[in-house]
Amino acid sequence: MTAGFSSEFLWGVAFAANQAEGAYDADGKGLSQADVVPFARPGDYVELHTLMSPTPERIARAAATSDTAEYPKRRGSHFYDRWEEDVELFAELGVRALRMSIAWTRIFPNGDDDEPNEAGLAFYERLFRRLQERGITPVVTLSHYEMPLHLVTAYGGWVDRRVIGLFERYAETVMRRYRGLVTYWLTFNEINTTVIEPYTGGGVVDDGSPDRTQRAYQALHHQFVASALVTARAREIDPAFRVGCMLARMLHYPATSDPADVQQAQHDNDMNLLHTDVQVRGAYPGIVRRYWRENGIEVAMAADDERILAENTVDFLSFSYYMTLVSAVEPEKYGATGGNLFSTVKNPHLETSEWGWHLDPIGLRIALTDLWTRYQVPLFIVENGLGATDRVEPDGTIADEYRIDYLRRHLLQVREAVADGVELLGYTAWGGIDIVSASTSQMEKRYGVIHVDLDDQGAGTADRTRKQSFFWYRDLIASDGATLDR
Ligand code: BGP
Repeated sequence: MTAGFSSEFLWGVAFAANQAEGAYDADGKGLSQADVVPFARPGDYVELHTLMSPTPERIARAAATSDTAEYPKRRGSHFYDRWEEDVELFAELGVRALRMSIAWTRIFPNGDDDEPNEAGLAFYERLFRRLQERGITPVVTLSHYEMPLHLVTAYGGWVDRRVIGLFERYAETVMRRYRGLVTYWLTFNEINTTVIEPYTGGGVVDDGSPDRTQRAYQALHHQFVASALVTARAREIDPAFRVGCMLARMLHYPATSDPADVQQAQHDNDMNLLHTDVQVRGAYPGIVRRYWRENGIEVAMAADDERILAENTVDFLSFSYYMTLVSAVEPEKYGATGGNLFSTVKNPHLETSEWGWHLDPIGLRIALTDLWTRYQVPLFIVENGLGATDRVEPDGTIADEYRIDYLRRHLLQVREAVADGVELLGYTAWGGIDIVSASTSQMEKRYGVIHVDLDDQGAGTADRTRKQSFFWYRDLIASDGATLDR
């Protein structure tokens, strides 16, 4: 039997404030960019991008209403109100880590407020103290698609260099406040989203102007600088802090063995890994500088920026993995299917989820091996899971064998990579409890091992129910992964 997981391995669950907490305007919290994204039905990805990137007019209309029905992320799955119950469920599950984000707008409601919001600081302090009491290590994301809406509308999002200082101040405020309670910090969730989906990743509104990619790369640069400055600040505040970057690993395969397709896949992979090149190695790779040259993109950098990036690289590399993609020089020759944040060429060798995402456990082993070989820093899988429609049986049980199958098959591949020598800090399954999905704002796209009785319109009791996968994951953690073979 393949060597297992160490007893120090950080098994856990993960979610984001804007998808779980709800209470979007409670206790002084300000409107975030997520609070104006409307409910989206699965379907054509053009529609999805449109919905995920509201126009200035739609933002203004949404900001003027207190309606929650149309904006599911305003209600999430009630974690803010039911956090004590949920922490007890996580403790029963036996998780050793909870990856979660702090909502920037609970701390600085508008982002540029003179003083932090004490009610917000106190909420997360209560939560972190309880996690410490229950032996659960928090892994805290500072920015998870939930920046203050005011910074989007009044500053233009991350395109404005002043946002670097505002983010630094927010990060320093929470790092100092939670010193002794939090050790693991992630700066930007899936930082590669900023160029794929500039509104979601960088608060860059789609106002129809042609320079959106230029603005997206400028926003991304400011985020890289902010991440590096926060990494430096973290080391000053507490040398025990461990700071990680976070990438949505978009692993691409070539459509055929034609070298042109293989080169296309290498290019697509390197354009994904440029983000970890910057944050782990400390410099932009040539491939993106060439892309800028050939597309007329000029990223404005201050004199010290490249030194800041070079001198403040991260301690570990965290990433999300859901599926793999396919690269082809002539994609129109093949069918298309869905994917995390964008669609891809259909892989004839892989099944897909209900939302069209390729199901590829071996891909996770490939991703781990690639990242370890390329960077030789500790890795951390902070998102992996299956979004699926679950059925509640008449007796109240939820027999989500398909989710157990997905998690088992992916974790068997993780174990193979660990046996090959990959240094992996932990694995936090996405969701934990059912939450509002990021791309489509659906509750019915369920990821949790704990069911939440809410539907897409927010109707229901919000009561929590352990799914069959809860018991499977509990036993897996308790056995340090040994039950994978059963
Ligand atoms: C990642 C996000 C998460 C999560 C996940 C699943 O991009 O970091 O927030 O939501 O994708 O995507 P979705 O919720 O759209 O199914």
